[in-house]
Amino acid sequence: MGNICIIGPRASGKTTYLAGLSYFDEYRGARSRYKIRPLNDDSRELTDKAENTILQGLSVDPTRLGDRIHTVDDLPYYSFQIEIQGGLFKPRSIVQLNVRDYPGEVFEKILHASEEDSIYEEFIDECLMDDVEGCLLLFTEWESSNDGFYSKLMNRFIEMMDERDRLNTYRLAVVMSKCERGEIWPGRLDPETDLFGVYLKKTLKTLKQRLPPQNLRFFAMSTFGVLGRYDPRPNRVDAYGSDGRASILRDPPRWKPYNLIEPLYWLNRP
Ligand SMILES: Nc1nc2c(ncn2[C@@H]2O[C@H](COP(=O)(O)OP(=O)(O)OP(=O)(O)O)[C@@H](O)[C@H]2O)c(=O)[nH]1
Ligand SMILES: [Mg+2]
Repeated sequence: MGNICIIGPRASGKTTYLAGLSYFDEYRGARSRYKIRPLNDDSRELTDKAENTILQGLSVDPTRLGDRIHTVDDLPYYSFQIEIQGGLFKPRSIVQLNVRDYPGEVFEKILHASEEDSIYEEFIDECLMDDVEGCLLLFTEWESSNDGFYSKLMNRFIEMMDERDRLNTYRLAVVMSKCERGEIWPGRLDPETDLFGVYLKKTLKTLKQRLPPQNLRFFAMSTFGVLGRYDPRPNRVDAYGSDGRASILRDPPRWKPYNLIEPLYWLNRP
């Protein structure tokens, strides 16, 4: 692989996901094992962030545009080497993952960005650049009001892919994040049917209508995970965040993410 991008609405769990990736240097996922090594300063700092916030029962700060951030280059840029040890039918592979942590704000603006928003232009250009293989797209809210909005947003994103001639070469791993939540945990086994097909129907339809089936796959993922293999209670407590949607780990020593690597493995396939 090389470059992928991670995008999604505000508070969908992007920064936490990246911190989780950097913290678990060895991880046994549902279907594969991996080792991960941070390759640059930003990614090493991210490991500290996981230790000093998530593992301390705190929530990472929202990634916000503001005084300090005027262009995408002001946003953190992470570089990791991931060795995926595969399994019975999966070959071992080494992946270099380069990824920027975008604020959900720019993603939500896809529909209504104005010409002066140069960061928004840069964001789209960077996400759809020729050497970007695809993207990990995180969704987390499932109310029907969001479904309409996400579906329009995806329509526009697909149009932009088309304008850049990427419609047939761009992979989209569409993820329901925070899937340890009780209502949706059973749906993780077949997320396309039991999560997107139930909660985000319009979004699912838009994506399936317009993208080649081999470039589109649905996943369920949770950076927090559940309390144990035989204890499906979420390893999470709700907390108060700046936008009211924060959660924190409930039992830090039992932190075990679910399905962190599988979407990357799929994005990386030859
Ligand atoms: N329940 C649960 N909460 C999570 C999970 N991952 C992240 N969160 C929480 O969701 C909230 C938002 O997480 P962030 O990682 O800041 O989300 P983001 O997508 O980076 O948000 P922006 O930077 O605003 O775009 C935080 O309170 C996290 O602790 C998860 O796997 N499960
Ligand atoms: Mg963030």
